[in-house]
Amino acid sequence: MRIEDIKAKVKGRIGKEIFFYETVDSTNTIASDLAEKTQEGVTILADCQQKGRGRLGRLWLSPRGINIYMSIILRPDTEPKDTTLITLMAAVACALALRRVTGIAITIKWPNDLMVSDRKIGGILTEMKTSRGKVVSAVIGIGINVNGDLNSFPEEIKGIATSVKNETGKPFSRERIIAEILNEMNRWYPLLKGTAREALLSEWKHLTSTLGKEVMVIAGQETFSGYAESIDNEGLLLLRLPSGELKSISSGDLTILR
Ligand code: BT5
Repeated sequence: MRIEDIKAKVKGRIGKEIFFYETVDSTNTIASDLAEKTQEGVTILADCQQKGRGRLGRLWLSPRGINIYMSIILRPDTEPKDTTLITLMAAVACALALRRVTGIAITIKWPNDLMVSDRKIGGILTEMKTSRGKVVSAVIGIGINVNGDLNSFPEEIKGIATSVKNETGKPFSRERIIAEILNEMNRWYPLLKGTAREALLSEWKHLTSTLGKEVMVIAGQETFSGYAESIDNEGLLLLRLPSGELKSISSGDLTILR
């Protein structure tokens, strides 16, 4: 990975400083350990993860040399309940960057999936540290499948995942995609606050494939089915249940039914 190529393209605080590792357990772990000792915007990149993680302790498959594994340290002046919103912001940045560089019609599946039709091309994992009800730091972890061939994917994700190369038939520069994501982050991160949030939410609505569909959401021990009507100001999903009740859900695993 050519870090200088990325740095040369990035304008703004996020991604100004980048630490690159050949092999890590998880870039989110490194970022989380560094979070309080360093300034906002520091970015961790790795060529391979041995314990890449998804939400709820799930595994993120992270083979060497072909994909993007990155974590960004932020110190947002928001509430702990805004974790979902930060994930939505990162998804907007990634979707726009990937669309621009690769031309693929990437969509966002609430809350944290980057999709091409019904296949997952990337995922986001936001982890927060809080103290006395305030956010101390946030780490946004981003995994994107770039140059892997579908037939080289492990069996467990072959049927549900895809990569940039699989969609376009050609390899892409990871450095270019990363630089574009960091630039988009620099553009959207300031919009988390105040009335500017409207513009962020409206861009998310433009990029999502979730709204206006019948969906099923597994949230903890509970499962809800209904019509995905909208998201609220905090990024929570507003689900219209068959009873007519409007249920707001902060996170979960969502399946589009029709
Ligand atoms: C996610 O979790 O989608 C969040 C993924 C975040 C990964 C990044 S990589 C850099 C940073 N460091 C980390 O350790 N993590 C972050 P979730 O929504 O829970 O989805 C996990 C599920 O996606 C798994 O259970 C698999 O079904 C599937 N999966 C695993 N690896 C995949 C891959 N490479 N591509 C597509 N799907 C995958």
